[in-house]
Amino acid sequence: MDPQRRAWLATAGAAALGAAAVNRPSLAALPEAATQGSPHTQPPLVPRDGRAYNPVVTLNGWTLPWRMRDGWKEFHLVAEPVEREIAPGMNARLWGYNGQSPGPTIEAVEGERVRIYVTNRLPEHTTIHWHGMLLPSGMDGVGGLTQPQIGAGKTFVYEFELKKSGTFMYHPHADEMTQMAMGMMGLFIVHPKDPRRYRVDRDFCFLINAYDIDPGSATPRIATMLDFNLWTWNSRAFPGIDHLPCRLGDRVRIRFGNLTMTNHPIHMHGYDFEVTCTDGGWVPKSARWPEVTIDVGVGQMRAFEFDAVNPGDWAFHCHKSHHTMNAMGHDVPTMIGADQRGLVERIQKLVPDYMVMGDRGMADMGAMEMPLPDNTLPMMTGQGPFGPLEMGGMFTVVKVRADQKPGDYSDPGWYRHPPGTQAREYAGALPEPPRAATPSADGDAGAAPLNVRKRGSHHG
Ligand SMILES: [Cu+2]
Repeated sequence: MDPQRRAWLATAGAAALGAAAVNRPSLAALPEAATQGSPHTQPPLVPRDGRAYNPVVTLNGWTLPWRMRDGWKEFHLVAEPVEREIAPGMNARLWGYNGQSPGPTIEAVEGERVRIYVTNRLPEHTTIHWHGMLLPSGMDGVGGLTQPQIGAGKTFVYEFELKKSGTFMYHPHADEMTQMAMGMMGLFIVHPKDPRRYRVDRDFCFLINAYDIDPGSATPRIATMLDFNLWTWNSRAFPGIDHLPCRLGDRVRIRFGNLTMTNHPIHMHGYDFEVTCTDGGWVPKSARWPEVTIDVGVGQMRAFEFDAVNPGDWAFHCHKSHHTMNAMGHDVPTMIGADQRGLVERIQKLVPDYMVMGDRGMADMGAMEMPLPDNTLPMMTGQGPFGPLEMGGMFTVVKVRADQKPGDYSDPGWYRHPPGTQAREYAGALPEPPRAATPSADGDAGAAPLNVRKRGSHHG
């Protein structure tokens, strides 16, 4: 059994125990605050009480257990410093909820009344804003505007009825720049009252976040505005992001919210899909449009759906190519085509380990084993079945398999391509390719050599 599968089974057992402990009749005033130590995707938390629904699966995350009391669904969130493994080899010191960043996903059903206790174990005050929810103004969680701040060591209670189903999130509305840059956020999924409505076979969700953590350190720089160096999904970077296993023929939904400071064009290979939900609600069937890339703006949520009819390993990633990289300096010069002969020997007299990099592009980085400072990730990394993947950051794989069992989220391994369905090397003769004829002086200026200035270009 592969280690991920074993970790899966072990934590599935632990999650079931935790839920049982929470549901035990108790006179405690507060619901138990469950915590989760594993950074891996936990199996869906099937509801034992409250209204029935089809649970989501949080990528590299988990769902918060609850208890029912006098008709209220009660949750307990604890805001606290946490340690999060961004990917094997790198741990970050973040702030989050109940042992993790992002915090656990909250799941409930349209029409239910929720009571959410929030205990603050941070060194400064906080609040929680329920992004996208329709609720009384005093439950909106804006420190100073709709409530006093939740001081360090204090517990506040939020109570509201869930007016509509959809994809929402929660995050502080207190010292926001610091608290979101430190990882404080979570998903809040409200399921439809009728579980047959918007039903899918697999329902994945995650939050898009970003950190600026200097190599060798573990605490994010909170004042960074745009130039982050770790682009993450649920505070995980490739190759730390789990894969999304699907069964051939499944109807699949993937929901994501963006709590970074820039937009992310989220792209999936092998399929076209439909945008079916935003943080404003469900998109009516007549208004859905086909896409292969969905740009999600800052503070927005999107969900798309597709029928998993194409088996294979399908890349799923942000289309900003700097967001599929790990920690790197962005001020490196472009060396493509630079002739460094002679120079190297002269520099090596002063710096014996000096290496030439980037004169043939940057792909060498994917295979290079360079010494790294402690606690950082290679810029491009990850091994696939055919070699280095040369990726980092916001990248993972949707794996569609005929033999994936319903409800099984374990990793099926790499796809085995049927014979004749894979790109292959051509080993035949290569005739000289035909070239366009050199234009005359009055000819098509577009085909002129690069160093010839177009006539009249100074007028345009
Ligand atoms: Cu991006």
